[in-house]
Amino acid sequence: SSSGKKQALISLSDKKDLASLGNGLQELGYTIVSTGGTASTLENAGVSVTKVETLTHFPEMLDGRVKTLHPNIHGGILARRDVEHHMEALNEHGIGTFDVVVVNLYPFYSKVTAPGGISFEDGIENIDIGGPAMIRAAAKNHKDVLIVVDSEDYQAVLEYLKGGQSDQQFRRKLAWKAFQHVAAYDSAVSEWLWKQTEGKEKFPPSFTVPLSLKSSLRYGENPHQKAAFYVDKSLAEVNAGGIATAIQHHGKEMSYNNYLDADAAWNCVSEFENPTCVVVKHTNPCGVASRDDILEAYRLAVKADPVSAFGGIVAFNVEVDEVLAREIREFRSPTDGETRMFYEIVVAPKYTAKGLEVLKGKSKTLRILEAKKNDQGKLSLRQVGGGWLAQDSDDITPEDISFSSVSEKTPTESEFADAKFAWLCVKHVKSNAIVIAKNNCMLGMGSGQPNRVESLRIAFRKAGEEAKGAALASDAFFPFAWKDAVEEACEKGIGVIAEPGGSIRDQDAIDCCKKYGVSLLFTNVRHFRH
Ligand code: 93A
Repeated sequence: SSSGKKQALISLSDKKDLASLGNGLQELGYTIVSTGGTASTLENAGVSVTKVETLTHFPEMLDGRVKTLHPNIHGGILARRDVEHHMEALNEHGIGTFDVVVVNLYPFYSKVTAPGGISFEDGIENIDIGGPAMIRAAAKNHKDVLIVVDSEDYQAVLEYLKGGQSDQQFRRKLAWKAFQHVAAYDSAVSEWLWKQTEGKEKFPPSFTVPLSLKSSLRYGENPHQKAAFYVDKSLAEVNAGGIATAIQHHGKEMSYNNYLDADAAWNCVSEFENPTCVVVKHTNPCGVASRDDILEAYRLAVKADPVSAFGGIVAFNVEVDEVLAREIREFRSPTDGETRMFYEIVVAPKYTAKGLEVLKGKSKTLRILEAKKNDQGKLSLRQVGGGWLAQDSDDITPEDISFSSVSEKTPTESEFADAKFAWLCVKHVKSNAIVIAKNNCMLGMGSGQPNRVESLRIAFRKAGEEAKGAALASDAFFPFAWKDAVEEACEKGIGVIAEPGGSIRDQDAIDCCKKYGVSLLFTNVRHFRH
């Protein structure tokens, strides 16, 4: 500064850890300059502060729209310390330099996504202008000005200021973070404005996904592929849930494939109302069971395909208590009745303290995740060469569908319930998908085959004798190969078939079901999952 004393400029909406930062800077001999609310918080914590008004000789005006937008502030941030006429200009106008700038922005995203919403005018007022200006200025001049936007960095910054302060890498990392902060902010503002043009459900959305790097992963799908994990910052801000925000209580570091599989398992199990267990292998559910008794649901889900379940991901939509944890720990593979089952991950919404302790004892590596239901991630994105595909996530449930009975035999109440259960399962299986289910339990599934008949044969092979009288769901209609598929299902004794319908060969499928006395339900909705 002009007085030779080091100056820090602090202007924060989120005042977390502000007191300790202020005290730390004061101890290091910094003069602290702040905006209104920030200054009050600091003063209350016993830190002496200079108000920005003292430097700008202007009051905070226009309801706070203009507080820090002034040459006495921005000159002190932007001046190049190594350019003589820059420093002369500061001297001439009595402007002091800033060595540290700490800013976070008006909480725009959480304000506009708050339950109950917020008026258009309030949205506009929550667009921060002065804050980003200071952040960008300081980040541009990071060589001489430390820019801090994240309270997680306060401690490291204080340490850095105590030390030599010459590490440019540290400064560049902070500047990188600063521009990320502003970019994510501006994309949230622009997305919100886009929605204001035609209403909330506007599609396609205008977006730049505000991604922030969560962690580097050891490798990708295979060990020779580099990989990293990013979280959607805007969703994290409103704590939207989903696998990205899950808490890991125990176990080996999550891998790329772990995230994919855990996501599939969590999304699937989250859809069920009753206590449910889902076992996933390679992103496909290979066991699903709902029971009032979650222990029984767990056993059934594993038994559906014990070979696939080995090394799989087990997901629950209810709390894991001690009794369930013991069962998970001790349960022996139905294949040989001897080997204890091995899993990569257990994911659940909650654990009792004892349940967690018992589960931790299963193995050192078992990843134990506590996840929240994701109720805001409505957009699904996939990359193709040179571009991205965006779509609404598939959130239709059997409750949204009217199953119309099209063959002579109307299904019994339990057959209808089985069909609904199979339908909810098939939605989570990769196409071509066939699921056979009975009594709230998946008995067999076929997935990912380029030929629907082949998926059907696989599903029947897994279901075995139990397929008799069960429900079969197909994620899309039976095309020309109806004779193979529908007739095969009827011959094997299936009780009810649920499929979208809409094939030009629908009548053949109906006739076939009539001939065998099988119920056929058309959903008019399909669930491709490529
Ligand atoms: O309304 S603004 O865009 N105009 C400004 O000049 C300005 N200067 C700082 N918003 C401005 N700020 C923001 O005020 C900061 O980004 C920070 O989020 C907030 C801190 O205000 P207070 O210290 O009064 O709580």
